[in-house]
Amino acid sequence: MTLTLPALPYAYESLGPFMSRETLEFHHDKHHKAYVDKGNELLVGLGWDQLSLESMMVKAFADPSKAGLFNQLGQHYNHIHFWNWMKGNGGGMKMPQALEKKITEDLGGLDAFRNQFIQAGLTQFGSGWCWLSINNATGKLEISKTANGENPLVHGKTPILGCDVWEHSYYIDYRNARQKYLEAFVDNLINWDYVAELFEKGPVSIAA
Ligand code: MN3
Repeated sequence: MTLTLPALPYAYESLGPFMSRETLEFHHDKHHKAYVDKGNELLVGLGWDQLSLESMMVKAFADPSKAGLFNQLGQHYNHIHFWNWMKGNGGGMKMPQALEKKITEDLGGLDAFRNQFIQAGLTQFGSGWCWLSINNATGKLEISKTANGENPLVHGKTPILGCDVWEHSYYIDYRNARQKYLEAFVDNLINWDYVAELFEKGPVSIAA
């Protein structure tokens, strides 16, 4: 399939003061668009027109000669969800009950989730992402981190929440203070309704 840049699901100023219009203009209009444009260039001639984004991603991940394409596809997938994982007046620990129960069971409580998620983002060396995913094999929720454009989907997990810790995601608003950005993401930006929607759908397995 051809990649297309989705519109942001909210106005550019709606995540303020935790994520500015300027950050969203650069991050969505320039960085995400660049992944779409470069990805489309690299897809020309592969004959992958009938494949879903997820299938193309898994297929590219399995082929070391397609590492460049993989990072564009992975970043496209990650950002499509990232915009939806945030909303104005979001964050905090008010979430649908079934999700709260599962996080408490598998991760040891909401505070433990908050600490582990922030720590994963903080300790991702260089560019990457931190995640809350369903492990498809065990059914349990897990915290993890990945480098560059990688994501849990290519490791047999179903991501239900992720935070972009590339510097382009926070440098305008937080300079080098990645921890402050991660805290603001968890406390003020997470769209728990979207997280719960992915949780309710359950594990997604993608064949290459
Ligand atoms: Mn990004």
